[in-house]
Amino acid sequence: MYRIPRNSLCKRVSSSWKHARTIHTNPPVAGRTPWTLIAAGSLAIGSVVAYSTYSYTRAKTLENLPEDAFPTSSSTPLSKISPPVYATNEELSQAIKEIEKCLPIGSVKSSKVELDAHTDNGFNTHKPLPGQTPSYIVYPNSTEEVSQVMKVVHKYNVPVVPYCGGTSLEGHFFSTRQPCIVLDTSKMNKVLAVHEDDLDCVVQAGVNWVELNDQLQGAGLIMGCDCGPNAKISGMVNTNASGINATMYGAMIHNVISVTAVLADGTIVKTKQRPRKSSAGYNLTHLFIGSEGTLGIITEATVKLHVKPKYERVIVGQFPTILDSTNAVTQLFQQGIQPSAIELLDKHSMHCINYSGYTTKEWLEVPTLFFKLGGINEQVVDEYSKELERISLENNCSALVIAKDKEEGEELFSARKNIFYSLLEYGKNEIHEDVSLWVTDIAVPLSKLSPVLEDVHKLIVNSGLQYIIVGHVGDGNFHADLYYRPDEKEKCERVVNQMMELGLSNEGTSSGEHGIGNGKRHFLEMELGEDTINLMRKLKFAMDPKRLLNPDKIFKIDPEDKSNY
Ligand SMILES: Cc1cc2nc3c(=O)[nH]c(=O)nc-3n(C[C@H](O)[C@H](O)[C@H](O)COP(=O)(O)OP(=O)(O)OC[C@H]3O[C@@H](n4cnc5c(N)ncnc54)[C@H](O)[C@@H]3O)c2cc1C
Ligand SMILES: *[C@@H]1O[C@H](CO)[C@@H](O)[C@H](O)[C@H]1NC(C)=O
Ligand SMILES: *[C@@H]1O[C@H](CO)[C@@H](O)[C@H](O)[C@H]1NC(C)=O
Ligand SMILES: *[C@@H]1O[C@H](CO)[C@@H](O)[C@H](O)[C@H]1NC(C)=O
Ligand SMILES: *[C@@H]1O[C@H](CO)[C@@H](O)[C@H](O)[C@H]1NC(C)=O
Ligand SMILES: *[C@@H]1O[C@H](CO)[C@@H](O)[C@H](O)[C@H]1NC(C)=O
Ligand SMILES: CC(=O)N[C@H]1CO[C@H](CO)[C@@H](O)[C@@H]1O
Repeated sequence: MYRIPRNSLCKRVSSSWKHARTIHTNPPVAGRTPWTLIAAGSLAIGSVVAYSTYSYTRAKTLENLPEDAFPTSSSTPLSKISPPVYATNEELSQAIKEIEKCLPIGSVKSSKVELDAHTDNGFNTHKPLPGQTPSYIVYPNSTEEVSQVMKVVHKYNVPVVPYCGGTSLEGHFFSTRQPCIVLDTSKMNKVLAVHEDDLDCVVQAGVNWVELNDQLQGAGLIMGCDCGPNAKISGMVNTNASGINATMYGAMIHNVISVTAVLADGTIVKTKQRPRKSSAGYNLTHLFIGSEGTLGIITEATVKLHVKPKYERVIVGQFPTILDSTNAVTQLFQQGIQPSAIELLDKHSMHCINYSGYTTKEWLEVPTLFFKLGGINEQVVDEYSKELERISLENNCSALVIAKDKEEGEELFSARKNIFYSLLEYGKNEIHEDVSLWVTDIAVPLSKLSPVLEDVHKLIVNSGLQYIIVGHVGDGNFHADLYYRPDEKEKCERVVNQMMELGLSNEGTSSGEHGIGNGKRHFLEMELGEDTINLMRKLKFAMDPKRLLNPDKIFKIDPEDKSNY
């Protein structure tokens, strides 16, 4: 029987936890993060994808670069540029010697364990090719150190992959170029200042959002964005992360006031001062958000904080159809009620939750909405609850569970938080021991959500694959995650392609929150068209003409890159 180690799960309430039906606790592994635990269990999520290997020509000398990188056109088409020129192994060795001189001893690592841990996280839908591994991991611990490292790698043309929590899902940190280094900013993990009165704080790149929120708890504040439990600020900035609370507080793009970044040549820039309001020049903060490590190394960020509602209640509504549930959400919004979370889990997800027994409660296996309602006191939340109840019942709600207190609320909500683990247990035990999960991330305008979900459902059912859907429905964003056995990979890929087309033809996006990475570049082109990508390439080349920063992510930077991903 395949069981996820229970200590990998998101926080849960210990009292109710004791009564959960089936706990086969594995011995805790001290000092390990949940993600390394999962990786150690070697879950093969996703499988090998054929990338074409790039052939490198060192024909061009670096002095030729500017001409190449700056055609007089307003955008930079792939066809107008020549391949990048990167360091040889000897040049890398020389660069590493110089880096070691400017950093404290122990800042550069190259053990197999380190290299493997920075090659894949077990959660990427696609897998890196054999050999797509970095040569060194460099751990700076200040902006100044990052700058020194970048000056050296710039001199020797070493490709650099920025890395922080390592929880991204689309091959964001794959080492597509050899030799290369990974620059891991996770050791820069200090909260530098909390300005309670201004509702913001200044943090280093490696601060984990869960720990930050724990630290802010006493002050009754939180940072509005959440995502993978082990993610860090700089990763979140670089993917424009959002998550469960985005319906209330927005994505990272709405929550970052300013960043400190080190550019490809080692120049240090700060994008803004600290006011919330400013019309002072280009908003470069905005430019870095969602840039996936391709424009600069983020070392610090000033992020907005929010006052946590004084009183919160979890309500779970179970509906006969997805349409009934999304209708309920629409009507709730129309009443001017803004829950802090509205998460949809389809009947298959509810089956997995039931199956894994992570909550003491047994659920109806029907489409289910998990709500969090917040307010200044219980009376206010009572009023909202009544409305929610009325609207749910009007929309054919089959069961409404209202948490009686905070503990029960947390336990109910943990069903949503731990869904990923439930899926894995179910898939491994009931589908195939080598089953993989293809995670998708479509978002569409709110009014199109129901019809698109309906069509997605038909599409997958016709394919015969098993799947689940979870949605941040307040944002029109959903993850349809498909199970496939090793021999079903191609079939799954076809279905995913059709799903993307469906999303895009409904004015949607292929990525609501996870980003493009190396895995979704062709969808981005379908979504925005070549000229828009060419403009992105122009911006990238303006800031990083040597193409050193996270090569081959978001869009192609090399005309000889023939890969379909
Ligand atoms: C179980 C699970 C649940 C998840 N749920 C959500 C969710 O609800 N919402 C959501 O949005 N995402 C979710 N994610 C995805 C993931 O957590 C986010 O994409 C997160 O923002 C990644 O942060 P990270 O620190 O792990 O970044 P990494 O994976 O380390 O890196 C992400 C990107 O940022 C770049 N980067 C990292 N550090 C720097 C730096 N210092 N400077 C420049 N570039 C840098 C990397 O090159 C890469 O392109 C989930 C992932 C998992 C595994
Ligand atoms: C950071 O670097 C300094 C030297 O610059 C060193 O003394 C210190 O131990 C390092 N801190 C960590 C956490 O590695
Ligand atoms: C979302 O915000 C609420 C407050 O509105 C908070 O209680 C909750 O912990 C947040 N969720 C996450 C996942 O951070
Ligand atoms: C600049 O952009 C960031 C990120 O989108 C945003 O949070 C911030 O409010 C913007 N600043 C101004 C002054 O517009
Ligand atoms: C970030 O995410 C928000 C919400 O999903 C979206 O409105 C915004 O356009 C995104 N910005 C970038 C730069 O990706
Ligand atoms: C569900 O609710 C809608 C809206 O109130 C109503 O029109 C419809 O008849 C209901 N469906 C069923 C099966 O009861
Ligand atoms: C309603 C429903 O299908 N409940 C199921 C939840 O899971 C348990 C354990 O697998 C089943 O016994 C229930 O029938």
